Amino acid sequence: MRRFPEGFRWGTASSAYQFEGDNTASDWWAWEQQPGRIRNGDRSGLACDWWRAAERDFDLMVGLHQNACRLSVEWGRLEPHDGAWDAAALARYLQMLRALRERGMEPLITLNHFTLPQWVADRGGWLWDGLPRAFAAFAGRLTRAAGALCDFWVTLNEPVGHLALAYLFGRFAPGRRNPIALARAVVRSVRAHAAAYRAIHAVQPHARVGVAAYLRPAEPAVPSSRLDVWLARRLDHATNWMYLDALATGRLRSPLGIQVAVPEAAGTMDYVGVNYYTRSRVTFDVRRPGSGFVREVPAPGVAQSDGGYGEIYPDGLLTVLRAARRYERPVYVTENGLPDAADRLRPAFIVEHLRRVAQAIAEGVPVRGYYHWAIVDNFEWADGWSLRFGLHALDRRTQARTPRPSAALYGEICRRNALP
Ligand code: IFM
Repeated sequence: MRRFPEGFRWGTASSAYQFEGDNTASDWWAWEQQPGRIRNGDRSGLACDWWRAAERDFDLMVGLHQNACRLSVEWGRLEPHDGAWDAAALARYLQMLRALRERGMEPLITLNHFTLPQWVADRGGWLWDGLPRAFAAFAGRLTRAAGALCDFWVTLNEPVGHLALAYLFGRFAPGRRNPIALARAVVRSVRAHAAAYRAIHAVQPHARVGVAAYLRPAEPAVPSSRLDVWLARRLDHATNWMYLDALATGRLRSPLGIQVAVPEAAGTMDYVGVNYYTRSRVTFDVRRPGSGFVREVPAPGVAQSDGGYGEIYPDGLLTVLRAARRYERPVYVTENGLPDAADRLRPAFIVEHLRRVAQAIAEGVPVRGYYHWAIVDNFEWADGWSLRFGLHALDRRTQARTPRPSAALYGEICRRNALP
């Protein structure tokens, strides 16, 4: 048995848009209705019905002995129009937070998990220069309202990956394919995080605030190729460290070396949030200028999760946890999981990734918690309902949940605070 430190946080992670259902005031709602945006023409619809009955899944979490839960709030629901708050929506969120506390779980609230209120999107979304101010006002107001129930916050989920999908690869709303727009959006996002960080701390000085960064080690497909090595380094910097470095230093350094000063961001990271799923093995491909000349080359013979989501590569988690030590902050694995409808690979996936977490802790990395993605199948953005990440299978028609074998395994690990 490998024990985790006393007080280690065991949770599952979720997001409002993917779980609540009927988020009609958010930009993704209109986006989903456009033909061709979502695989198989799927819609989020009622999602996992959390807006009416999140407590059903909170009970499942208790059954798994979780002591923590990561969830997000939908900005568009709370503030459907500029400056106008919806009192009933706020009351529902407070009810959900109380429900978690009553069940012995510490909430970790994400303020932005990809979606924007439609009114923000209409003004330019992540390119709107008023976004940092509006987001900070939202963050401050929510902290005043919910601060008695929560002091642990993620401002932005996976800012770099999300903005790349939205402004470079055109797969997420608003579907742009423009590197300059991406660069501007990343700067805006760092400013938005910094403004929200300060707004939360102004209300709640003891708050713990950070981002949940999608960390995906990039390795050269051909280690002897200088071009592949160069490309992997650039990609590793852009995907993984550029943004977090900016929150540490106040300087945003692009992969090609251009530097933008964002002094208000310096020192705005109380912990490092790590979302880890897989790695990238890359080769330089001259035919792919639109993707930064990157072509992913899966390692031969390695297990893949459903739908080409990626290679199963637990060592990558150890790599990024070791690297995160550079920020000298507590570290949380804020997401980790895989799409695996048959639960063929998930049990070993959980154990192997948690082994790497235990190893990192043994090496002195201050990892304080782990949130598995996810308690139940949910709406996987452009992939719709085709990818099944749940410890429980969801029947969307009846909303019935069926535990997959890995649910009991994860529950046992949480209960023992140890790996079998
Ligand atoms: O479902 C997503 C989540 O919204 C962000 N992190 C990755 C998950 C799985 O793809």
